[in-house]
Amino acid sequence: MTQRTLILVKPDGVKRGLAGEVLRRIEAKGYTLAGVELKQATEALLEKHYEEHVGKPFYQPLVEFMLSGPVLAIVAEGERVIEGFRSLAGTTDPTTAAPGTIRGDLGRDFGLKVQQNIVHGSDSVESAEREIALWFPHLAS
Ligand code: DAT
Ligand code: MG
Repeated sequence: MTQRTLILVKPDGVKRGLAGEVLRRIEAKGYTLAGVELKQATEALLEKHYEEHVGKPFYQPLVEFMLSGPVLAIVAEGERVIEGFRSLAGTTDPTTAAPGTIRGDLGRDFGLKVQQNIVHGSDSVESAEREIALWFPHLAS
C-alpha cells in the first residue's frame, strides 16, 4: 500500500543542522521525496496542524516552540510510510526513545523539553491527508 506522509523537521532540528540527517534517513529507508520546503509556520496553521492538542497543557508551549524558527516540511512517499516513518522517528519523549531512532539517537538529554523532539510525522492516513493539504496545498489529493 503506497502512502504519503507529512514530516516536519522542527525548529530544534533545523537550528542544530539535522535537516540533512533526517532526509538521509528517510531516503536510506527507501522512501521517495514528493515535496521538501523550508517554511515559517504561523499560529493559524499550527492550530489546524495540532487540532487534536488544542486546549491541552502543553499546547501553548508547543506552538511557541514551533514558531521559534523555520521548519523543513517534507512529503515522503512509500510502502506503509506513515507507520514506517513513525518507527524511524521513535517515541515522543526523546529521553526514552529507542537508540537507532531519530529521537533516540539525536535528542539531546540536557534540559530537553518533550516538544523539542526534532521531528513530526503524521500518525494515520486521515492525519496525513489533512496535514499534507495544510502544508503543501498543491500536493493535496
Ligand atoms: P508525536 O509527535 O509523537 O505524534 P503527540 O502528537 O502526542 O506526539 O504530541 C505532539 C507534540 O507535542 C509532541 O511531538 C511533543 C509535544 N508533547 C506531547 N506530549 C507532551 C507532554 N506531555 N509535554 C510536553 N510536550 C508534549
Ligand atoms: Mg502526533
